[in-house]
Amino acid sequence: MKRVLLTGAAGTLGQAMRKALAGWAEELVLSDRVPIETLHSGESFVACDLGDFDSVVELVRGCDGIIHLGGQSIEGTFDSIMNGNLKGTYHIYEAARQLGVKRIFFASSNHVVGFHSREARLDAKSPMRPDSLYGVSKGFGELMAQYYFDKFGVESALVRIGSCLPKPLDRRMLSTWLSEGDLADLIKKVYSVNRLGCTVIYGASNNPWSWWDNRHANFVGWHPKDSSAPFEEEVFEKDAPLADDHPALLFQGGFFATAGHFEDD
Ligand code: NAI
Ligand code: 15L
Repeated sequence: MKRVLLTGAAGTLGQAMRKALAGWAEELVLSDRVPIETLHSGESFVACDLGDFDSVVELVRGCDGIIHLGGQSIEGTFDSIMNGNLKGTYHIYEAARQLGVKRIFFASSNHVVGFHSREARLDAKSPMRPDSLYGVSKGFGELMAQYYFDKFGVESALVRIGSCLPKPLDRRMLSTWLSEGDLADLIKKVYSVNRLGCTVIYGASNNPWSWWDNRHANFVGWHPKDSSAPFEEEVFEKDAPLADDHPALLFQGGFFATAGHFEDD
């Protein structure tokens, strides 16, 4: 890869991927609406609000890949979600089309399917059942990607990330955890496969309690190496179990599914 754009570079995953992808591309163009002061070799920074189309076009110009992590990453008001996730994702795809960028890694979320029962085993063909306005916005992003693939041939990995952090913190994350190393490997695979199409991939490590099946994305050749299993004891000690009849236990999205509607607060 020559010049790859990383949106949301000041965020949790953006910072982790900066480190994990160091040296992978000739230039990693970091972008966020929050400034990044310290740059390392091979990095540049462009401040940009994803809600501003003209700025996004200038940001994307000259890039040959986009890792799109930027936007609202939890539930919020409709306005906060609209700017970063609805307008922002449209702007990224439209700029990619205008400038001929062929492939996008889109950070979708497990909350696109968060209202599925924990008894269900999901694959790429399972229907979306978003558990929040945030989840709805990620579903919108996935549909945007599908449209730009079908009409214009812009390829995407729609990665429904589970819970990506250094280690699983609660019982639910024993199912949903994605290690930062496995995420970085997935990004590299997405950019090395000959044909990607528009492919849904569940972003979880090799967890024994996983709810998700990536068989429709086997051709990508991603084999997550990490597992939540070694953290089981630690998580069980630290995270008290919810009562058996707690509604958050019913749904894959956990508390996203049972939280009240943000606009009512
Ligand atoms: P984060 O909230 O730490 O980072 C998001 C970044 O996007 C922030 O630095 C923020 O300043 C930037 N941003 C927000 N709105 C923007 C706008 N309008 N213009 C420009 N920049 C804007 O989130 P995190 O955890 O790093 O997640 C990265 C992506 O992965 C997000 O899209 C999130 O929805 C998705 N994801 C993350 C998961 C996780 O476990 N961390 C799980 C599922 C999905
Ligand atoms: C997400 O989509 C969020 O961005 C992240 O903050 C976590 O809450 C994660 O899902 C999760 O489900 O654990």
